[in-house]
Amino acid sequence: MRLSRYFLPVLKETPSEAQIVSHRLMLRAGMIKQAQAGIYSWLPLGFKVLKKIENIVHEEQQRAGHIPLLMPTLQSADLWRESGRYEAYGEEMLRITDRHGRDMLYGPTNEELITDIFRSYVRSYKDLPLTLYHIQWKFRDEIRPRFGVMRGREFLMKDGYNFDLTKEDALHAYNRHLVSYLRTYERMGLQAIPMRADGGPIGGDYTHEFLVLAETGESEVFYDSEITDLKFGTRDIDFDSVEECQSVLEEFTSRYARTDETHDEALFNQIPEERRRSARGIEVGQIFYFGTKYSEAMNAVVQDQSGAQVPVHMGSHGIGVSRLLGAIIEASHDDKGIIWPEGVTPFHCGIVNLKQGDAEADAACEAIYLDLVKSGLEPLYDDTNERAGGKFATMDLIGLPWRITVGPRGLKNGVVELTSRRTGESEEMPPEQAVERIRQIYANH
Ligand code: P5A
Repeated sequence: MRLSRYFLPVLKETPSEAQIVSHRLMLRAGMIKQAQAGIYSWLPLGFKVLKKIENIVHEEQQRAGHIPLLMPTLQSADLWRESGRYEAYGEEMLRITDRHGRDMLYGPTNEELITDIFRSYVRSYKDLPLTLYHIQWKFRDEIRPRFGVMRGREFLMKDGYNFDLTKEDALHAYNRHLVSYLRTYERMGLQAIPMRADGGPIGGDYTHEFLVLAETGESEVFYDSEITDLKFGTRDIDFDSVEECQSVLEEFTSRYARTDETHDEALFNQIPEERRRSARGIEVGQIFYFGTKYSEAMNAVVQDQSGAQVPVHMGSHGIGVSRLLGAIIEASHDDKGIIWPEGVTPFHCGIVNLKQGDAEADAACEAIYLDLVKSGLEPLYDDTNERAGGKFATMDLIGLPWRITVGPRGLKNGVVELTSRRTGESEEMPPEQAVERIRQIYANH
């Protein structure tokens, strides 16, 4: 993309309404624009990162054997009356009446709708196990939407639902989700720690939240510091293997880690004092096992091996896709702006032309640009007439992890400059070598 043809409305001023750094930087980098309280338009740069995050989530869900589909945002109130949640959900639910006077709602979650799909088609234990998921907008009429995309009213969620014959099978589905979430967050450059939590309006008492530690997080958490040394890394997991998934779950959940809802002071105090931590965290996901809560209420039954009709065991599993943008920025920025991890960066590399209009500099930038594009990468080429300082400030603000700087002086010696956004370190090298380095960096992403 050439910046002169892009739509990147960066702000010079710090918007006064934004209280936390991720919200400020998303507004300043021209990623989002507030449409109403807690409702945002995704401008091109923000939309690009959102799509990258969605893609990682899709890839990791499908790696774990989960099947994508798409359900609507608007749901019928009648389904929620069946489960008993229509009244219970309270004021967070946005209720709508259509022209025929029928009660509808903008879905805050989809347990009822997916259970209705399931019971319409599945009759036998032979069709299980089954896990379906989608990535779709949700609406929760939060009383105090704030911190930008962190606590929106309209937000994007990946929500998945498992259907299993037995509790044991459903717990494997739970473990499989936990493992796939660890992989998912690490690919985004995040450490998200699974912590015992509370079922809330979704239900069930077996649930973990995934938390990214950050001062601006809305959840209060308590944990054993040893847990922060755990990495999922590049291990290869057989998601069908009960033992493998169980052992990862045990590794990542055997140490004390709880949100304030389930915190147990006496248990916590059994950890050696120097390892006890209380901190704040951003909840980027939550997994639930709730057994037959919905299947019994909505008559989602299958025939088991003996011919009996039994309600299926279920769980649901959510990732806060739009919230993740905020969480990643909270975890990765400096005073100049965002620092995107390679896995989610909107463009792979910036190209800054120090002297637009200089025939040699223009030609060198074009060549680098086309080379990168040919390699399947997306560079952002600042081909505007802005002065060098302004170009650098914009690149730093929008946080592309790598920048190639091209100017007449360097070109006289046959070199351009390759700069890391994270370390600020620059190296001079011939243009072809800079392109090759960028290629190598992204070979694994
Ligand atoms: C699990 C999937 C559920 O709704 N039903 C379907 C279950 N879980 S949850 O924990 O309530 O939400 C899942 C994740 O969505 C994100 N989230 C939000 N993101 C932005 N703004 C909000 N107002 C908001 N509410 C929830 C969180 O990341 C949460 O973990």
